[in-house]
Amino acid sequence: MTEKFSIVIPTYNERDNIAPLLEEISNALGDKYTYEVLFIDDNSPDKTSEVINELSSKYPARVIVRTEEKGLSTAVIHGFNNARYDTIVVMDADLQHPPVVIPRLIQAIEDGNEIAVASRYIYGGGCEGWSKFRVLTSKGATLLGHLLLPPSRRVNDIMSGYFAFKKKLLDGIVLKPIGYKILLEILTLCPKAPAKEVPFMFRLRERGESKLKANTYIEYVKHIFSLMIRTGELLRIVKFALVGASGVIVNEGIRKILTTVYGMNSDVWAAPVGIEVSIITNFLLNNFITFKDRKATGASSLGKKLIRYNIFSIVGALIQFGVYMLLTRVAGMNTEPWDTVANLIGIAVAMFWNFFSNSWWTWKE
Ligand SMILES: Nc1nc2c(ncn2[C@@H]2O[C@H](COP(=O)(O)OP(=O)(O)OP(=O)(O)O)[C@@H](O)[C@H]2O)c(=O)[nH]1
Ligand SMILES: [Mg+2]
Repeated sequence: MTEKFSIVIPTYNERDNIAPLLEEISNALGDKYTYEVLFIDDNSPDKTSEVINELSSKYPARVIVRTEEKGLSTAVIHGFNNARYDTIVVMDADLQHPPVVIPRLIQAIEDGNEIAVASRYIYGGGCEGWSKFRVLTSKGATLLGHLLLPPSRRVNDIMSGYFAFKKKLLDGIVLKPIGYKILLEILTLCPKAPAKEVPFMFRLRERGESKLKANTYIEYVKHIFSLMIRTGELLRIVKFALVGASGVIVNEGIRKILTTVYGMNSDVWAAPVGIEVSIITNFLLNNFITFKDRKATGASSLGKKLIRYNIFSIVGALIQFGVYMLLTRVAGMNTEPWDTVANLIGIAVAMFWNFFSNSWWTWKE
């Protein structure tokens, strides 16, 4: 079955881009598809909406002009709520998103995916004319999202503004994007929806002005934080820290019992046994509480995860020791109370290492 779809395009002062954009969309889609182009314009002073209205007799295009509200992400959501069809394509008006990619996005949806992303970061994709610095910051921001929001890991280009999805995904979901990144919001709040990427080349803007603001990256970090709270990812880190604290008690308790009750030599036997037992209790608690949504149940998968967890814990201990040595020997934090501070910093760094390495590898989706 051929999908019918609504192409939602937010606009602010894009009048010179509308005609070439509609022309390119029409050329890319021909008469093979049933679609509408729905522009959401924030009452642009350059009268973008007039141009759209003039062209609506030639193309299947219409515009909703908002006067009460402003902003890219609420404009896009307004488009979702007013779209005529069940499949939605989101793209920019400035021709940075080449319309020839739309059929490939629709194909991915017809193949059974519920989200299809036009991606700069898979083979065949890229960014025209971007400086090394801009590529690096964009990739760094992507890595941050992947690290902190596990459901986003199924897509490489989580910050893409060019994507398609099934509108029914949003049933019962409230979108609250801070900043621009609506795709990230959908990927994270619909973690089970199958997603596919198709490559595209992000073009340079030829006409009109960019609305990208300097605080985009700060907004992005705030957005990630808000999603971490809403999806329980922040709570997961707290649980991991509490499990770690319980491990300290197990560790010391075992060491004490083995030395005082069984008379074991603390240095050679009791301490390592205490460490290993606490690694195992930590592992089990994390498997059944912290990562219960991604837990291992069968013996072999439990065993594999335990081995990984063990390795990361040992690396974590080395990191803790390394940080402690660095701070006390090199940074001069070797007198009280700074030696305690140095050790606490070492523990905190190791905890983050343990959390992220295990979240990424041991309890990968
Ligand atoms: N309705 C509405 N649309 C907006 C608003 N801000 C930006 N847009 C539109 O959103 C799309 C993306 O904005 P751009 O300024 O191109 O942002 P960008 O592509 O991230 O940045 P550049 O790479 O510099 O172009 C364009 O179609 C803009 O017209 C807004 O406040 N309201
Ligand atoms: Mg742009």
